[in-house]
Amino acid sequence: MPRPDALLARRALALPLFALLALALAPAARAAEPLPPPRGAVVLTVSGKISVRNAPETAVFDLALLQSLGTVTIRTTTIWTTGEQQFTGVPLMAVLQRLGASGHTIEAAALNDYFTEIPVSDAESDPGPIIAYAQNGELLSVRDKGPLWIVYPYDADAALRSEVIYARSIWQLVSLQVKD
Ligand SMILES: Nc1nc2c(c(=O)[nH]1)N[C@H]1C(S)=C(S)[C@@H](COP(=O)(O)O)O[C@H]1N2
Ligand SMILES: [Mo]
Repeated sequence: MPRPDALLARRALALPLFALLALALAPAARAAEPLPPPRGAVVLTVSGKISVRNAPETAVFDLALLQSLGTVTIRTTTIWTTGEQQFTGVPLMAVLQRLGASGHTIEAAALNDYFTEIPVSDAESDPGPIIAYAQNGELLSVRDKGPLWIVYPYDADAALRSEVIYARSIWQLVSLQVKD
């Protein structure tokens, strides 16, 4: 029989070891998790270099499925609006991570055939861009840059208040293609 203090020490060691193991396994387990099919209207289609799909060639999201990836709210002014705005959406990075994206560039396309390239490194920065679906608590309508709008935290960094970043701030977003 080990002495009680030895048992305690062993238990004290076992807990952090278990936590470490869980941390090490969690990201891989999450990325491999199958993506359920959307039940409602598809608002976003992701294609290209992704390893998780719920349709033959793509990952398609309705709003609820997109929200299930985890939502955040950012406050910022924009060149298109007046006064500080509150945008709610899903971090671009959360979508890339959930789908096991492996490229370096994202080609984002809008309803009106506008498209723009977003480096994956933008998504990795903190705070990074979000795929916004609501502004000041109300869902974005197609008339008002919806249903999805890539919004950067412009107020957080002067480098984000640039024409390059504005051009990446695509509204009426419908698809993302992950490329090399
Ligand atoms: N859907 C969509 N998003 C878009 C654009 C567009 O034409 N369509 N123009 C982009 C460019 S190039 C810039 S600089 C800004 C321009 O916004 P503005 O036309 O309101 O000045 O939005 C970006 N997002
Ligand atoms: Mo632009």
